[in-house]
Amino acid sequence: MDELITELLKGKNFSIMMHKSPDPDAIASAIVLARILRKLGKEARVMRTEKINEQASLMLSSSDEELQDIAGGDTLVVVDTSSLAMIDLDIFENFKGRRMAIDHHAERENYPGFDFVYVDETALANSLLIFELAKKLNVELCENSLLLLGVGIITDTADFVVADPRVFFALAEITKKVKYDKVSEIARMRKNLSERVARLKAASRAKIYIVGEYVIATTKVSAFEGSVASSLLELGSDVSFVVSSGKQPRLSSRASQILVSKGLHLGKNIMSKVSERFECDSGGHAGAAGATGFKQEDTDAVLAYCVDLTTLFIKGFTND
Ligand SMILES: [Mn+2]
Repeated sequence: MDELITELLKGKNFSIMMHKSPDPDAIASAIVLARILRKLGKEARVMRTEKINEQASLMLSSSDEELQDIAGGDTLVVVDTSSLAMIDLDIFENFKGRRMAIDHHAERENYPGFDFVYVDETALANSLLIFELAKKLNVELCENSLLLLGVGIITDTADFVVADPRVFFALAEITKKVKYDKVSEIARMRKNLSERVARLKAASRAKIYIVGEYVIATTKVSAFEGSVASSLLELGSDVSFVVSSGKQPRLSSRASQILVSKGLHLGKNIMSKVSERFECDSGGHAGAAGATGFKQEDTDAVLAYCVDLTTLFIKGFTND
């Protein structure tokens, strides 16, 4: 963190990028980082990105932050993104200045093209890193910043399915200034109709594999693969793999806490192997990970490979 602060302070004028289809953690991280930098006397803008859903737009409108189309300044900071496939590469590659990343995804040997990378894989939300950065810098966060970070933390921990003292400490501090109801209301807002229908349809089409006392579920959707993968866990599977079809298919996966506690790391054990075999991009955490860039015709093979790898993993510890 000290090194991150030294590197940040070298910049005067910042552009901050979040990934496409930004989740609350990415939105919160980008906006609050911009505000912290401004409080330090720097200039900072948050870059526009594609596919902002209702929850993300609600957070944005509550913040009054105007997203910008043109990157400028001397420093580009990418937040909450483990894969370059997730960001606007034009902006990234054409940026003339230093490129930094602040992230909490699995550490990869190289974040290609970055001059400085701050990765804390133990942080359960990127918002925690931004919260801790503000604390370390003695920058007081406004109510809206605390609200946004709280939403980022609740959603990235999947409603505290995974949590640790850092999570609860941050939320304790946040809810001293912002009513928990307000944070909870945005974090758990009703999903839009198409997302709810996608979840239900995907569940009705899911393939189910039972390995010992564990359940693996796979399915295909046209969108909302991450949300669908989570919903399959809520319905009772221990691991889910969901591919969204289309010219650029995306794979999203989720694993239950019990398998994570047995050592399953979707990002490292499964997605990295998928990206090797199918020559695509991947990244993620122990309990949530994904891959993009494989060929559409490989979709069934990708799903079958995920099921095989997970089955082997489960058999590995049940035979002990
Ligand atoms: Mn995140």
